[in-house]
Amino acid sequence: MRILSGIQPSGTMHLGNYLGAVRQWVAAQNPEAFFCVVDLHALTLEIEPSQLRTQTWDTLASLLAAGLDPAQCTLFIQSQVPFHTQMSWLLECVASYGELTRMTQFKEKSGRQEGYRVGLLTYPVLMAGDILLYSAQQVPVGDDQRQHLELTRDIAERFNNRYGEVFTIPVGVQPPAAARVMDLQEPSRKMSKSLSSPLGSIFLLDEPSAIEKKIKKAVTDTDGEVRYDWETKPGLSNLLEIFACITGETPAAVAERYERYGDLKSDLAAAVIAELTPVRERYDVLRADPAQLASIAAQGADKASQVAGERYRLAASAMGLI
Ligand code: AQP
Repeated sequence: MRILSGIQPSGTMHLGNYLGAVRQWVAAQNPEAFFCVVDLHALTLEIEPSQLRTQTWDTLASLLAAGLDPAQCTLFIQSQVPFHTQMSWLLECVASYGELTRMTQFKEKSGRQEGYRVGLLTYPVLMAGDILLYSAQQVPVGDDQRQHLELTRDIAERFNNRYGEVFTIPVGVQPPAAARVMDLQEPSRKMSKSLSSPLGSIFLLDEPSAIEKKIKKAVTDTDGEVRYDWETKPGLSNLLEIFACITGETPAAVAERYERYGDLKSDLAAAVIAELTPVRERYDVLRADPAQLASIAAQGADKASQVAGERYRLAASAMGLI
C-alpha cells in the first residue's frame, strides 16, 4: 500500500501527534510507505534557524524511537528532496487563491499574528505536493488535517482533468479513537506543540512523574459520573479517547469499567507511561548518535528522490514544461 505522511519539526512531539498519526504510521509501515519530517512547513511560522535544525533531528529521532524502521519504510527530511518545492510551484498554478483563504488553519494562524508569511497561505499546496509526489493511496493523519486532505484531492482531480491522469487521488485515514486529542487544560482546543498551557500537553519525552501530574490535573467536570459524552463532558471524553486508543477498546467500553474519575486517571497515567517509557528510552540512545541520524536521512532522501522525481517529471511534462 502506497502511504505518505509527515510531521513538522515545530516542537517536541506530543501525545496527539503520537496517537493521532505516528502510531498509525508504525502499524502501516511497509516498503511502499514514505514518512517525512516536513521542515519546510515549519518555516511558515517564526522559528530560529538553530532551533529548526535541532528540532528536525529531534523529530527524526522521535519517529525512529516510536518504531519507524528505515529497513521497512522510507524515512526522510522533506527539504532534502527538492522535488517538493518544485512540485509545490506547479500545484500553486492549479490551486485557487479563494480555496486557500478558506482553510481553517490559515484563518486561525493568520489571525494570531501581524504580517504573516505568504507560506502560511500556500503551505497546504506544498502538502498536496508532498502527498501527490509519492502517488499515496492513503494518508494517515489526525482529524485536523481533514480539510487539507480534501484540498489535495480537489487539486489532484483538477490537475488530472486539465492535463491528463498523472496523480493518484489519496484517501485520509484516521484512527478509530484519538484522531483529535484535546488540550488537557482546555478541552475545547486541540493538543498542540506550540499553543498549550504547561499542563495541557503530554510530550513524548515527558518523565513519568510529569505525565502523572498532567493527567491528575486534567480538567474534567463536577458531576462525577464516568460517561463518554463530548457534549457535556469534553475533558473526561478526551481522557477516555486517549485510554481507548492505547488499549484498542472503544471510549464507551473504557467508561463502563470506572466509577470514579480518580481511578480512571490513575490507570490512564499508568497506561500512558507504559506506552511512552520505551519510546523515551530508545530516543535517548538514537539522539546521542547524530552520524547515524544523518546517514538514515541521506539514505531516505535518496530513495524518496527516485520516486518523487519520476512523478514530478510526469507532472511538469503534462503541463508543457520542456
Ligand atoms: N491534537 C492532535 N490530535 C491528533 N492528531 C494530531 N496531530 C496534530 N495534533 C494532533 C497530527 O499529527 C500529525 C503531525 O502534525 P503536525 O506536525 O503538522 O502538527 P500540527 O498540525 O501543526 O499541530 P501541532 O503538533 O499542534 O503543532 P502546532 O501547534 O505548531 O501547530 C498530523 O497528522 C496531525 O494531524
